[in-house]
Amino acid sequence: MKKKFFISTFLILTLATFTSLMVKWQFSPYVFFIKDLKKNIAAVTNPSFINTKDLSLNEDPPKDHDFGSIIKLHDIKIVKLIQLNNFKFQWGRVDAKELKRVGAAELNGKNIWYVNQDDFKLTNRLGLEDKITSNGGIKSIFSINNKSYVYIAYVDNACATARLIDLTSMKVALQLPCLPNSENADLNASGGAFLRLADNAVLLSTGTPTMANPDHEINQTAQSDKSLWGKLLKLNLINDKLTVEIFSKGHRNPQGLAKIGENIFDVEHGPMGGDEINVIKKGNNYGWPLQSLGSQYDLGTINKSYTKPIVTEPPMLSFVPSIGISYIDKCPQIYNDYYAPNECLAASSLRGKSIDFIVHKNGKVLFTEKLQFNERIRKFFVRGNTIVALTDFKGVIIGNLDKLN
Ligand SMILES: [Ca+2]
Repeated sequence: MKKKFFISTFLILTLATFTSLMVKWQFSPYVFFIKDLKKNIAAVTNPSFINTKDLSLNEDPPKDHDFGSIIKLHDIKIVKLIQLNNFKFQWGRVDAKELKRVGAAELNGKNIWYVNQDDFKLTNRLGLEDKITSNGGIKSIFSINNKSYVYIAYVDNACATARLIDLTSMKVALQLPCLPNSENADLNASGGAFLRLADNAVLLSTGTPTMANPDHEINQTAQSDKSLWGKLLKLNLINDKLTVEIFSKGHRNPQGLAKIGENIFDVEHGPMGGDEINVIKKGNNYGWPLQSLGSQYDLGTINKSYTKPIVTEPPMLSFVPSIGISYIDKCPQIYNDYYAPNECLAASSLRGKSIDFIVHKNGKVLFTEKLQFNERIRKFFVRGNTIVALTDFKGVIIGNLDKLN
């Protein structure tokens, strides 16, 4: 009798374990994918400290913002190692409990300055603290001619929109129009990527902030030459006057912009699938919402042609499914040098929890290699052979890339 009880208990437990595994597999094969990749992260025994000498060579002078927070990057221990084909990335982590979804960050030597998207002190000073809904908030902070500007997305009554505020005078420098049918706005997709072109000129990305289908009016703004949404905007500051021109159009939600070598690249979120890395040229149309390699969230097909109904620019690389591409910078110097004369860029991801090195030549991607982490990476900085990455809610990853031998 007792034996029978044990056998049936054992069978029930085995069946329950098997079922829960099957459920997990069926609904989230991605969990297992990540788990397998975790094997590439090895724990380091006898930890030494991360070499931060490349950070002290940083050319940007520290900014005297009286808001935001500082994370110190001194004396961080190497605890993990990721092995690539010819390189190893040895890294550690600084836990930062206050770090949420970062809206702006700067690496100043061995300190990271950052401000969260929903930072109360700043949104309160801007008079928008009760209007940061629908995933709005501080999307970027940058300077033109040493004047600091904040790009902030917010909802005021029935109007979902964004504005640029001069942080010295606190005056509105640029007001975007209300999004059409604002009730469908998702201000996560307000862009906020920026790139300094000259002392008095910056590129700033807006986006088409909605999860709705391509035919929705918010998405259609990206193709309109009369709308500032869905664009890369060139901001010029001349004699204290800010002027705006449309640099390129057809962008869904660019989150990162960088000039690497001779080219400007952006990384932008696609719909369901179809995140993109684009080579940016003035006057180009990058296709959204006429074209995407992704699909609608209801699985509806989106046109794949680059010539019909009008000519649009294909991405250099698209990610299907989407990795939640979040930021872009150059590759570590040692990696770049190893693969020269080919070129290299690094792109981070939220959903993919990675930093990918993308080696390309003449607009053609040759191969990619992946630093796979376990955290969503929102922004990162490459200085020399050191990478510093800000994660959502967890802290900062910092490490050095070295040759394997
Ligand atoms: Ca596109």
